[in-house]
Amino acid sequence: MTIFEGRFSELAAVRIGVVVARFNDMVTSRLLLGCLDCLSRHGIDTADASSQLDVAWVPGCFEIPLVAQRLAASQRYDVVIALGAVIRGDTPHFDVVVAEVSKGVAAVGRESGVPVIFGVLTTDTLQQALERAGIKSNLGWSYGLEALEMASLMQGLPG
Ligand code: INI
Repeated sequence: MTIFEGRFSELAAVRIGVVVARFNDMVTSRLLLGCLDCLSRHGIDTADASSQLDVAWVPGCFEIPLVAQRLAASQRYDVVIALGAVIRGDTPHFDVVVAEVSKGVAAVGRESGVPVIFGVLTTDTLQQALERAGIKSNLGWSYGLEALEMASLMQGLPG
């Protein structure tokens, strides 16, 4: 029997692309900070001149799948992390954006073979989003960890 699982070491060769939405920037910029903190503390070079990590900003979550697809297709990255925040308002717009970004991100991962981490908060209020972006915990950190696990796992899987 072989057990396949991701590791959190020997990550020197891992290349990571991050797509982050500017909409609700107060939340998403904190998710990005948490994510970068996790990655750098696991040995990923997150400096501006790094060739191990790139960050692409998009206007909102609706645009995430397109840019994630471009990054995944570039064959430059072992994993892509999508960061965003969709906060419920008084209109059905929330549901449209959530449906597009969630289905879009899943499709990019399946079709490209490059794992795409779904780091998109979907909350009823700004307070709930901020609580998950640093006021209580920072889920950006978890998304970074999941990216490392998936990059490592995919490298170890057959095929
Ligand atoms: N984009 C978000 O990332 N979060 C939201 O909560 C949001 N809401 O609620 O409207 C949002 N809308 C913008 C959308 O993602 C696109 O950028 C825009 O429609 C242009 O295509």
